[in-house]
Amino acid sequence: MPIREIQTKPYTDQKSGTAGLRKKVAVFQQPHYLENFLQSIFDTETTLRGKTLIIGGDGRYYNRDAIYTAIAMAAANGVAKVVVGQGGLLSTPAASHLIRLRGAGGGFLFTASHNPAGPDGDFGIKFNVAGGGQAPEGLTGRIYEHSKTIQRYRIVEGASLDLDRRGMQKLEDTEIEVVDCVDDYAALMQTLFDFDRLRDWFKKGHSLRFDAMHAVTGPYAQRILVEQLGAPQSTVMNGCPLEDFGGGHPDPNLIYAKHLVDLVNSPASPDLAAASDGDGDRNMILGRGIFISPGDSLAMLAAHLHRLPGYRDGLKGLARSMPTCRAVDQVAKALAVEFHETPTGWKFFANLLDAGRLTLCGEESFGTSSSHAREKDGLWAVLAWLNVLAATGLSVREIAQQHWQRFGRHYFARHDYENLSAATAATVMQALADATAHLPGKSYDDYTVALADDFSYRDPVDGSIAVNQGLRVVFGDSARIVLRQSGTGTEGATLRLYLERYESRETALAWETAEALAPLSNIADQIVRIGELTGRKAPSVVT
Ligand code: VG1
Ligand code: CO
Repeated sequence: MPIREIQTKPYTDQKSGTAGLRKKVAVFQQPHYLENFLQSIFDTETTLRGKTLIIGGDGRYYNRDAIYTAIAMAAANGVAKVVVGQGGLLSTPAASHLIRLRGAGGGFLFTASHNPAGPDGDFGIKFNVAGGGQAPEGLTGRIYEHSKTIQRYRIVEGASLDLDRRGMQKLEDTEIEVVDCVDDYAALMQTLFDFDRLRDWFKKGHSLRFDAMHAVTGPYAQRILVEQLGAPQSTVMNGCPLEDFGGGHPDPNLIYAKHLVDLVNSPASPDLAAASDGDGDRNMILGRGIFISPGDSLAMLAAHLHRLPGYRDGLKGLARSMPTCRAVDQVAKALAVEFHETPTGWKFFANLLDAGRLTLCGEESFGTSSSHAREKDGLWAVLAWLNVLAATGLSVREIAQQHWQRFGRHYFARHDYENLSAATAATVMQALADATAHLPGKSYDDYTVALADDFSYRDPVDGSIAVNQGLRVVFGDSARIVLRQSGTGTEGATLRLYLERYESRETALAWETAEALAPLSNIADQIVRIGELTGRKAPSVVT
C-alpha cells in the first residue's frame, strides 16, 4: 500500500475552542477537512513520530470514518504504534489514562462531548499530548496557524483494517493494536476505590441508577457496576452506545436528564442517581429528593476523599474553574491545602496535576476528576460518591446537610443564552467590560461590589498567561456574577451567566436554588442587561 502525498487547500476555521475542534458533521465531511487538521497536528507536534498514538472516540456518527483516516495518516507520518479502542470506542478519561499507561506521545479523541450527534449533529477532535492532558493553548494556536497554510497531507492509501478484532495488525511499518475499551480503565478504578465495600453496599440492597444516555459510558458502566460490583442489571439505563445517542442530548443536567430528577423525587428513588455525557467525562449526582450541584459535589468529595483507598495519603491541592462556585475554596481553607482558580476548560488543570500540586479539581459544567487522569471523569465521580456513601453509611442528603452546616452553602445556577448572533454576544460582553471600571463600591440591595474585572490567569508552573477568560463581578464572599462566552458551540454564539450566592446562616441552608438566586438574578439584569441587549425574555437553558 503506497504512502501518498495529497495536495490540499487550507481552511481558515480550524481553531480549537475550550475543548478541541468542534464543528457540524457536514463541515468535517468537506474534502480534506479532517485530513488537513490531522496533518497540521503531525506537522506541528513532530514528537509523535516514532511514538505510540492512542485513538478512540465516543461512538457518534462519523467516528469510524474519522478513525480509519487517522490511522492511515498516522502510519504515513511515522507513528510507530497506534492503540485504538475496539469498535473505535474510548471514553475521554479512558483515553487519557491509556496515553499515560502506554507512555504514548499523544492521542486523538474523536468527540463533540455532549453536543447532539448524527448526520445533522456535531463532530469534533480533542488532541491530547504526552501525559494525557488536552493540548495547551500555545500548541493549539500553532496547529491553527499551520492549518491556514497547509498544502499537502500524507496518508496510506487503500488501508484495510478491522477495528472490531482485538489484537495486533500492521499497516506499513506501524503496529495497530485494537484493545478492549474498558479493561485498563476498570483496572485503574480498582486501585482507587474499595470494590469489596461497594459490592457489599449493593448486596445490602442499596441502589444506584446510572444513565449512560446511549453514549460511550454504557460498556464501562456495564462492566464495572454490574459485572464487577454486582449491581442489578436495571442499574444501567441506555447502556448501548448509538451513533446518534438515540436522538437525545447526552448532557447530564437538570434539563436533559430530567427523567432522573423526576425519579429521585418519586417513591421509586434509588439511593444515588447519576448520568454521564457523550464522551464520558461529565457527571450528574442526585440523591433521594436532592440534586447536588457540581460545585457542591466537588467540595463534598474534597471533604471526604481521604476515606477512599486511592487517596488515603491526603490531598495535595484543590482547584476549580473560575465560574464554578466557591464551595471548594472553603474546604481548601479548612484542610489548609493549596488552592487554584483556573480558567474554564480542563486543560488548565494539567500542569498543576503534572506538578503534583493537585489531587482533585472540578468545573460547574458537571465535571469532576482527580490526579488519576488528565481529563474529567464521569464514572470516576459516580464511583467516588458510591464509595463515600458506603464508607460513611450516610445518604446523599445527609452528606449535603452536614457539609452545609459546617461550611455554609453556595447557591449556584448557570443561565445559558444560546444561538445569539456573534455581534449581539460581543455587544453584551463589551457593555459589561466597559462597566467594570465603575462598579466597585456600588451597592445593589444588600450587596456591594468589591471587585469587577476580566479574569486572567498566569499558570504557576510554566508562567503562560491566559487573558479574557470571563468577566466577573464579585460581592465579597457573599455573591458573584460571572459572564463569559462559550467556546464549544457550533452554531451562533452562546453567553453563559453564572450566579452564586453564599449563605452560612442556619436558617438559610435549605432554600430552593431558584428562589435563593432570584434577588441576584435581578441585580444581574441591572448590571449585565442581557435581556435588554439581546431581546431575550429568558435564558435558553438554566442548569
Ligand atoms: C464547556 C464548559 C466547560 C467544559 C467544556 C468541555 O465549555 O463550560 O467547563 O470544560 O465545555 O466539556 P464552554 O466554553 O462551552 O463553556 V466537554 O464535556 O465538552 O469535554
Ligand atoms: Co464531555
